[in-house]
Amino acid sequence: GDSRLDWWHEAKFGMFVHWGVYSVTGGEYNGQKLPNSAEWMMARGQIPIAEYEKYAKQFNPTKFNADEFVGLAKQAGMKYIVITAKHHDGFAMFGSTATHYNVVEATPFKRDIMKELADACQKQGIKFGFYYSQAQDWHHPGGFGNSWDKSIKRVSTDEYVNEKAVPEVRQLLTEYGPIGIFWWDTPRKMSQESFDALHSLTKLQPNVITNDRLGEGYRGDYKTFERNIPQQAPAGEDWEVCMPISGSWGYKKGDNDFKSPAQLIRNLIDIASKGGNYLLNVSPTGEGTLMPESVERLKLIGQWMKING
Ligand code: FUL
Repeated sequence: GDSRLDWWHEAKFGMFVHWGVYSVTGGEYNGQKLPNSAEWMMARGQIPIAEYEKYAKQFNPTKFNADEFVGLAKQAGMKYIVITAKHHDGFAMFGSTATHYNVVEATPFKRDIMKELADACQKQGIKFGFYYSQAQDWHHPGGFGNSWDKSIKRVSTDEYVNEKAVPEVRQLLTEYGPIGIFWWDTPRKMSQESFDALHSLTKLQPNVITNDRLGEGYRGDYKTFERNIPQQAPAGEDWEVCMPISGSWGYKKGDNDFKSPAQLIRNLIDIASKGGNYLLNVSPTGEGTLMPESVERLKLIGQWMKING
């Protein structure tokens, strides 16, 4: 096998985090509940860009503490964290130098959350990784996905990739210390140049590993399963199951679909015994903390892990 994946195989259990502007309202638009996961709020509500930007101005998670957050993952027995540096809405949860539409410049919070987490992970010996939506970007006029805002003058996908995705990915892989995982999402058809540009950036960190969602033909280092555990391990492949602890990936008001602690532990055993990794997602609120249901579950899993290794 590839020795770059050694730590990841050993780790078996990681924390996935979906956190962004949508967390402010818990996925509700003008008090209206929308179908699907909260991070899809902008698309489900067909919210114009200018209007969605107002939620960024309300993003102020003053209760967030990176050390405590990483400590909780550690307590749960998780060995790595993968967080949404940029989801489909196009908002950068770091001090992006490619756009002002980022947590440092466009929110009252003004803090580089990715930097704080990177440092906390480094300090506490947890591997740190980025989720990055490379194709869908509902804020940039060349990104995939936004067909509802008719006020924007479309530009080409290459333009979007060159002026936003490429510089952001480069920044994430050069200014945030050692990155364990780069987690691409929702591949779309791009030009060969765009794929190559994004793909080659991951070589900036020779030890980074990637999932299989950059684009067709790019297998990455491991296969992603979403929400469901495969009956049988895929032959000859490394794989990971990502799954939300409740119903939605991003914090969704009224989402009481929390999996029971017993179910979560069974999932971990099921996946680990088949040779896969479990990337369990949690959803910080607009205040920057997790719901008590999540905290309780993470602690219970941690207790179980302590006893059962
Ligand atoms: C999906 C995305 O569209 C969801 O919002 C979420 O990030 C999930 C992990 O991947 O395909």
